[in-house]
Amino acid sequence: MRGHDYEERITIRCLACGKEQELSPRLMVCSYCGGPLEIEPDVSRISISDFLKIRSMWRYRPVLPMGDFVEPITLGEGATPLIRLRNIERILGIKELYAKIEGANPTGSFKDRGMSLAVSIANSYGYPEFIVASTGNTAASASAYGARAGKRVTVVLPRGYVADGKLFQSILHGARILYVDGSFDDALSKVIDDLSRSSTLYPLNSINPWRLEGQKTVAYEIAEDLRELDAIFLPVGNGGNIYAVYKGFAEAIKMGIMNRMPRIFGVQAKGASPIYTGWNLGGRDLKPVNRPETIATAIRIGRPANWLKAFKAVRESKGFFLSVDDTDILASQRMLAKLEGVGCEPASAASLAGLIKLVDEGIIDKDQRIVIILTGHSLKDPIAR
Ligand code: AN7
Repeated sequence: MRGHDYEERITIRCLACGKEQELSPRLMVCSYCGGPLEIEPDVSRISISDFLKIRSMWRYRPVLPMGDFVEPITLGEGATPLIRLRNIERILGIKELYAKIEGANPTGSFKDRGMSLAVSIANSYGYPEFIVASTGNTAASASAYGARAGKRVTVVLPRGYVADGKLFQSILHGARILYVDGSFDDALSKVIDDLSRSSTLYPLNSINPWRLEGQKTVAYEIAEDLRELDAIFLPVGNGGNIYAVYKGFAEAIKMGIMNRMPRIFGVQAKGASPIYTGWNLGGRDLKPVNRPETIATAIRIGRPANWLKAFKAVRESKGFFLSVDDTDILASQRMLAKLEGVGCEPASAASLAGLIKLVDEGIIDKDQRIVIILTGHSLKDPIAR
């Protein structure tokens, strides 16, 4: 295989059984037990001065698990704004509150970070065709990056539950669209089925650990901007992003860019909260939801593939999961829009709804520096309101 030097710098290990695996870009789950895989680039030999002077997530190329032969398929993803929310700070009585605006990514969501990396790697290994199940944003991102790489992209979507802006993007970028009746979970089952019948099809779902390596760069950016923070809130659907954020912070701490791990709070929508419920039932398993329902269609997921990783992120960072009502999600979306001029889609506003809930219940110390991640742009879903 190409890129031998790079294979020596990274290991792939199963998060469930701990067994090390042979490096392959199409290996998505543990070959022994089927558990989620974790990629570990050796960051101990890298310092902040090694980072590139590039204004995109590719600044962090030295900590991305890839050989020099990989050519970036990039649209300038990452390097998103971190902005202070002084008006909401005042109302909630919080000392310092920031929003990380992931909607400022090229296709309007955080998915672009992981997509850029995974598509770059798959492209360099010559896979001709990509497939992905999605609630919408992953499909939009895969469609754009796939188009840029000249690949055929198939997106599998839950019929009637993808926000208009996201659907438009997949159509615009020329993806082949397949619908399933049901939820994202049914779409993912179809993808896994199709994968078993083809060896050239490359999956871009968040069971793809390479995508999470791209998504971890959001944590590097926050670490470089703030050096330390007390708590971070983000919406949780499949549970991939919360792990990517945790992993990025853990590496940034190892490298000395960051002083300590913030508490990580994962927010789910009440009608689609298998991770939150499983966590509260002892944190050993998820509690699947057969018919997930929420206005935040991005996180309308009943059997999240990355639950084990999500649990680890929250456990290791001493945070927890919470769930919020759709009405609180929409109220938070309006609050950001009207008080701060910040537009985001409903799923993203779950971050703020979660924070407000902990403030109302007196659970969180207000004398803190807190970040909420706003995962997607307001124009993604112009109907939900
Ligand atoms: C705006 O696009 O799962 O917990 O298929 O679009 O990593 O799943 C989207 C997820 C949060 C949850 N916010 O992240 C998909 C998809 C927005 C999202 C999430 C999603 P994960």
